[in-house]
Amino acid sequence: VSELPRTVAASGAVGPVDATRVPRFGGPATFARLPRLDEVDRCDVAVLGVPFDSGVSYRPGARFGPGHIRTASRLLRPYHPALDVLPFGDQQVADAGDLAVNPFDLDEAIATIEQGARDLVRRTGATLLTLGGDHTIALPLLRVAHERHGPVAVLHLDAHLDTWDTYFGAPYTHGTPFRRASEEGLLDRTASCHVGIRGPLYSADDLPQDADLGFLPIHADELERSGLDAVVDRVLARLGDAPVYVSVDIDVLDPAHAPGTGTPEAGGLTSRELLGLLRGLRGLPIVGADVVEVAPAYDHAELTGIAAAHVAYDLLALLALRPEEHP
Ligand SMILES: [Mn+2]
Repeated sequence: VSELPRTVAASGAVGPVDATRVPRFGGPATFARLPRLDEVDRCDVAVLGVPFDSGVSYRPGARFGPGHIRTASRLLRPYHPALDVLPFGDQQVADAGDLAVNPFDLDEAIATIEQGARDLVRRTGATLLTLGGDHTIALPLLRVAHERHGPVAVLHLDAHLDTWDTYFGAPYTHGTPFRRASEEGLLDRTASCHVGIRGPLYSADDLPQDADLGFLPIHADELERSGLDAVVDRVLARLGDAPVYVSVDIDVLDPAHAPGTGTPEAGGLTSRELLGLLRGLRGLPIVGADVVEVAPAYDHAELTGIAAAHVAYDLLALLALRPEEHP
């Protein structure tokens, strides 16, 4: 690392490789060209890859998501003007690499993700920003967040509820993590919500069941009807002051903005709406986040990768702006 010119913040946090001296299209393949975890002596936020997609119900390929998001993150710059923050300034952010997850055994994979995330948190004290991978990975990540913070308010940005019961009798899939999380008591059932829900459901019972599991659904068309500010207000009112886990399924975006995903649905958010929504969350006690379901084989011109990289960057900005102490 000493051979690469890096920005170093006043706090001592080691930042990205200096893009004015090493071109962005070269150099390390870490997220935002940040240092690797083994190159820093402290870590406040770890960017963790989980290349795993054995839980998908339709198009596979999200196992290649972490690498694609990292590649598309090369153009990120150190200052976030909309939030007036340096995401790599006071907090040390580092790339923790990828977990080695068994693609042939779903139960073992979930156990590996849980143990890997737990070990990383215990070893470093870092908050995790995880790059998936399919949405199955949210369940073990929520288990680890719950161990540290108790029941968390989940802000779930997705086209789909992901609170279905089983597929082909299987309880652990990318369409079921939030039902399992609710059953396991990981969620604050008074403060969790979905944003971006749309598309056909299996039955008229899906939404009442989802409500029983502790979620408020905010449908995609509410952004059009009520506007972004009103949706932000509803989200903030729902989350209250609970510790928040933000889970972003990139299919919350319209396929025009994120074609590279496994279960696309028409009528989704623009990337500007999604980033605007995230920017409304300034100051929340965010305790973990993920960006999942990026499947580069269906992407075009890095549209989805760029959107996901910017979402991850905005999440890092929000983590930089969270209160000092949180539960
Ligand atoms: Mn999902």
